Amino acid sequence: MQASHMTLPMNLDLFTREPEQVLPRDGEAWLYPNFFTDLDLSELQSLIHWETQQLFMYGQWVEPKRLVCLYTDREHRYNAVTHKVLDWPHSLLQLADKITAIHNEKFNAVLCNLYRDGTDYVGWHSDDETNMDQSCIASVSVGATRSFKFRHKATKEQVSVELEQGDLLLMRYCQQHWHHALPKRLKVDTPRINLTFRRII
Ligand SMILES: O=C(O)CCC(=O)C(=O)O
Repeated sequence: MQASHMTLPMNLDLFTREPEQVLPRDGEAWLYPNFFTDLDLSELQSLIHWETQQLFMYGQWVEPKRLVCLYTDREHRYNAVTHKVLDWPHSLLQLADKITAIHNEKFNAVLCNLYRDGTDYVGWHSDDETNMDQSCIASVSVGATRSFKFRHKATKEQVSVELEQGDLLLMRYCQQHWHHALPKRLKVDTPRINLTFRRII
């Protein structure tokens, strides 16, 4: 990694609590606690057009245990499914603008995930599609607190982060080296929404 990737994000005066770098090496993941102070889970839950995802894995179609929606400025093909252009709700554009204000990264897609309770989850993967800019993915959490795990692809070392309401996790240059997952947490009986802002290329 080049030294320039390791510098702190800009415009630190725009938020109140210091961001923390949670990865020890091979990329960065900056946690900005409570970055968004006014997110409303119920509003987002009814605003977003949730659907069951269909993934083609190991020779068969499977339905992951969570609901999703991809708002995208350009058609995007992922895992044998073509996602058509879908206009973003204004409030999601505003969130993207606030992230861009601290980081200068521009996003043209947001993948929304709804975990209805602690039995919904996402397994180990990395966001390393070739038609996605992997240099910066911005992840926003709303609702129930859940553990988010990183696992190094070579050493299998793990890092766990508790993601709470309003937290922003900026993942930079880490997809190549780290998998991540949001495991089940059976004691959680309330929903969590995750919004991951991305740039499709
Ligand atoms: O819900 C999360 O925090 C993780 C979502 C995720 O891994 C993804 O959308 O690729």
